[in-house]
Amino acid sequence: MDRALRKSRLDASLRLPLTAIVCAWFMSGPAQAQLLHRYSFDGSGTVLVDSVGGADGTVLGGATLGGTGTLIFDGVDDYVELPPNLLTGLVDATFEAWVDWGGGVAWQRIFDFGDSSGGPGNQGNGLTYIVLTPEDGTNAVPTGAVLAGGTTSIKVYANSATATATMVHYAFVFDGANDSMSLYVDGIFQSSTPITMDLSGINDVNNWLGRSQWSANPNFGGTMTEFRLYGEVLDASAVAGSYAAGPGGAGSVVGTSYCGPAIPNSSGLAGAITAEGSSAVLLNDLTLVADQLPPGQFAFFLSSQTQGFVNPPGSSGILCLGGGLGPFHQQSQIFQGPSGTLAVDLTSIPVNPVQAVLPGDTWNFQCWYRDIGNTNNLTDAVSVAFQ
Ligand SMILES: [Ca+2]
Ligand SMILES: [Ca+2]
Repeated sequence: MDRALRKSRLDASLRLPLTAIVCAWFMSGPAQAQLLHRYSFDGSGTVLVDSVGGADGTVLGGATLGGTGTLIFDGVDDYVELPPNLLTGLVDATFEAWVDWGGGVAWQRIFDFGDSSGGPGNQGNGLTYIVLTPEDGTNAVPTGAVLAGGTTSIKVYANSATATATMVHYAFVFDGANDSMSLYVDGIFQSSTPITMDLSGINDVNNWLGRSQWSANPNFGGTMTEFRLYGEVLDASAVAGSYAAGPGGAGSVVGTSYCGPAIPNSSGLAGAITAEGSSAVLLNDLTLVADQLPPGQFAFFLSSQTQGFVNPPGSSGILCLGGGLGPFHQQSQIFQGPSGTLAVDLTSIPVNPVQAVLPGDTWNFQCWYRDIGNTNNLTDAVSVAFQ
């Protein structure tokens, strides 16, 4: 083959994947970068893992993570200490939390980032801070407050009191670029207020969940399921989408099963697929789980934006996907039965060309596997509507 022809074939073979990769990065890169810290309260013990930013917190006051994906605060002395300076360099921020409040005295804190007259690690009189309380002592509604200069805090209020003993989603948005802050409850806009302060005015050495800078305020009583800090403004549709997607975290089942039960395999069981994590695209947190497969037989997952229902030639099963299939069949992605998992990279779905999942997309997933006697089969399928 002459050099020019070889080069043109090489170029052609490179062009498509490279373009796809660049597109995938371009579409998803900025959104991924804006979630700075994510605390899902998974695991056990007293280390609160930040699965995005590595800024792990410490659970104090005798509380411990119980492996259930939530943390119970006793309302007496329990709280979480996050690392200092999480606000450094931020102009805009969105604080998001899923919280089940147990009620009690006002001015409890969902979070409170700042400093106090007591110095690092201690309460006292609050000096600078940004906080979210499930109930302020004046209006008895959830309130976000900022004091980052001057002597009087600026507050933004919810429209109605917090329901206790039920999980509530909060998004407190600090739009420093446009001098405005807003509060959302369960995905619904409550109110906004002008601000004259900047996040740079907060000396965030005491970054606490469940504890106030002010020693007069009680600690939070209730449970927290998820807390996130974004370095940007989430707009109304992004907040609504995040609320709809839910808190996610390990073991959270997402998506809708269809096309099942599958045709049983040689083990006598019908292979099954589930999706776990979150349908929020910006979290990039989706794990596929397949089980009830024949032991020792290899398997991999498939993806498509189209559903189907066809018995492929030579297969014992039903292919529940249509259109262009995206097989996750790189060496590291292939596994052996009876079960397996795959953490899907939502920025790079292996259809042709490679595609990034976008909010509003629906993707379908299924697992293909070999079976004994040189046959093959498929699980049922799961459909995930991404937010
Ligand atoms: Ca305690
Ligand atoms: Ca959780």
